[in-house]
Amino acid sequence: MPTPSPLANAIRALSMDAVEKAQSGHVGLPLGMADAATLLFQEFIRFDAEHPEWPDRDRLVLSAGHGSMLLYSLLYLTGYPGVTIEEIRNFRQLGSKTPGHPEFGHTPGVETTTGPLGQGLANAVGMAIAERHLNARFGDDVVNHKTYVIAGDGCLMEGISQEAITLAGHLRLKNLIVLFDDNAVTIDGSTALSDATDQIKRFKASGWNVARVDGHNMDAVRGALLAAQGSDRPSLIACRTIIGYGAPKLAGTGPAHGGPYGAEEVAGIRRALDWQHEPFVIPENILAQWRRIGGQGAKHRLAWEQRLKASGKQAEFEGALAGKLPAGVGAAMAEHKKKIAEAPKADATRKWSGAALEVLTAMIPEMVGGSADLTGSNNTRTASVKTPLTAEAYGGRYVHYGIREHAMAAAMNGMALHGGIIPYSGTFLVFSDYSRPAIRLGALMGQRVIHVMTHDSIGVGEDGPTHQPVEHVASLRMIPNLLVFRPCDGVETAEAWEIAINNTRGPSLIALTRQNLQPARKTHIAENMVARGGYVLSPAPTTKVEKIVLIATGSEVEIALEAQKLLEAEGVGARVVSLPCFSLFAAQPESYQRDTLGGKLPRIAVEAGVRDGWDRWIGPNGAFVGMTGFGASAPYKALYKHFGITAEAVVKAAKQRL
Ligand SMILES: Cc1ncc(C[n+]2csc(CCOP(=O)(O)OP(=O)(O)O)c2C)c(N)n1
Repeated sequence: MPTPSPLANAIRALSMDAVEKAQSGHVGLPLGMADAATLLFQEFIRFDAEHPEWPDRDRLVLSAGHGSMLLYSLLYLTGYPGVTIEEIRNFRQLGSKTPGHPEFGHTPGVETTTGPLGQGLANAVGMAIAERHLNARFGDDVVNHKTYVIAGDGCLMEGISQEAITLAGHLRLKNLIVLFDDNAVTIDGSTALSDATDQIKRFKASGWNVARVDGHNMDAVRGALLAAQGSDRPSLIACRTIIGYGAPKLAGTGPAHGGPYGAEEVAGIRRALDWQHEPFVIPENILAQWRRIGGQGAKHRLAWEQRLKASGKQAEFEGALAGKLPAGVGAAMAEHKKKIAEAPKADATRKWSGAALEVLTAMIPEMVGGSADLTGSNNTRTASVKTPLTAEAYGGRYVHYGIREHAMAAAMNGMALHGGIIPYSGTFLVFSDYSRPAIRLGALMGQRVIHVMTHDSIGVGEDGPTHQPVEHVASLRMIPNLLVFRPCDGVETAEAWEIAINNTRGPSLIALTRQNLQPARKTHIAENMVARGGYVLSPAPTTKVEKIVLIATGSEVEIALEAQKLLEAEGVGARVVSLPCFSLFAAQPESYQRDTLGGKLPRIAVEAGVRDGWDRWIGPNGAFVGMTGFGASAPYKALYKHFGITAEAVVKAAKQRL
């Protein structure tokens, strides 16, 4: 077995000391991958530790996020700002820069939040797409870097990896290089317990350049990395490693995966590695070597800065990265909204979404759209993004993600994290279940990603309950920092889009109808009413005393307005409140919420979904008209009748509360 370098052993030592001190964490991966990671940093990754945000840096994604100490050790050793030895000592403690799993925005040098296995790999595919796209836009001088990934057996077993790998292979993302920690061990033990995949053949079949090497043999790893640099495809380098390398009893076994190894085993590792330094002590000469590695990219950064200046594209490039919208977007959207309000017509909100997108994509070159093979249904392809982004032409602004909802959402996170792109894409709302883990991580990371989710209720009709979301809107509303919109007409859809495109702090999801809806907002108001989350759409006619409040979202606003008329005919004054975004409404002052919801008046809510989440707005005296189970296959009007989501049902519920 080759003798590991002291540089690699420094990673090993820090990782095991941190895990021992925290009495939790995963040291198996850092012990196994320390050699390959060291070589990667020494000879390949282009970065400048003092400038973690340098835009043309190579990205490194630790998809196997449980091995976080590998990354933290590297960040400390190479000298990333703020990642001190104290932070390493405080691994997994509250407020430290070294949380259990790498968290974006928490630690300089952490490019994405990882932990849910496979996500990082799919983020990396998005980063690589972003890089190729911006390279096509700005040229080699300005954007030309690689995305490296460290992934484990777990990442490659997860379903998302199949979507990510095939998408990357199809797009021939030669700038993507995956180091697979091929240790054949997961938590339960040998991978043979649960998997018999030939990963090399699998990646090859997906259009990748592949290699298998001894991950502890630096010449072999170097050779594979060199070959990867010159490949015209994405590269997989399966690094055969020993999990828990150096541990006398545990190396190569399932228990080596995680948990503190205990004093005896750690002492054994120290002996095996000939590392006799105290915990958390890195000898000066070794630290100095690492710090040199941390600074060796400075010359590349400086050269890049010169090239950027000389490119004539500096302002445009920096503007794109900053993600600031061009001046005039607000005015254009206001004009668009005005036009809709002044010429009201019935249409599906998915169509109105397409119309809003026409305006936005024409003005914002950073917007890159797409769909998981439902382009015609999602209305996500506009005139401005018509050209597909392909292996032959990365400059296109439309990604045909294929039927890969999960990787699509995760890749969009990666694109947003990379910077310079505002990704949006579509699928059916019911399939948000397929992308939910990535939507959640986008929310956790605060990334501007926009999910267009059409066919948002039983209004789907004939496709039946498999395609009819029932619980989706309610459950998506529960994800913190995700704005969920369910607009009711063209104006509200335009307003939702305006908020989404300006929402730099997190993802937005716009739920849209398949079916046509009558316009609800027929008078132009400059203010973006959706921004309040909810508002009085139609007060009770002045002749009647207001006795009841009808609250609705999306397609059911039409039903509430109809019920209002029926009640009016019976001498009952009702107001209609549109509530397109719960979380924005919840953020309003309580007095506004109370006034909008009519104080103590009884409230009837109507939404073609489950009741969960609504009681907060309905209050104790109200009622809910909606779904209590799955839908059915039939024309949508028949379904609304069948499930009792009608104006008559709302009137009946209202009268019972009077
Ligand atoms: C989606 C997801 N499922 C389960 C886990 C829990 N988990 C963390 S690491 C791991 C085993 C991963 O095995 P491998 O990738 O081979 O890592 P190694 O054992 O080599 O460190 C599991 C099941 C997780 N983090 N994410």
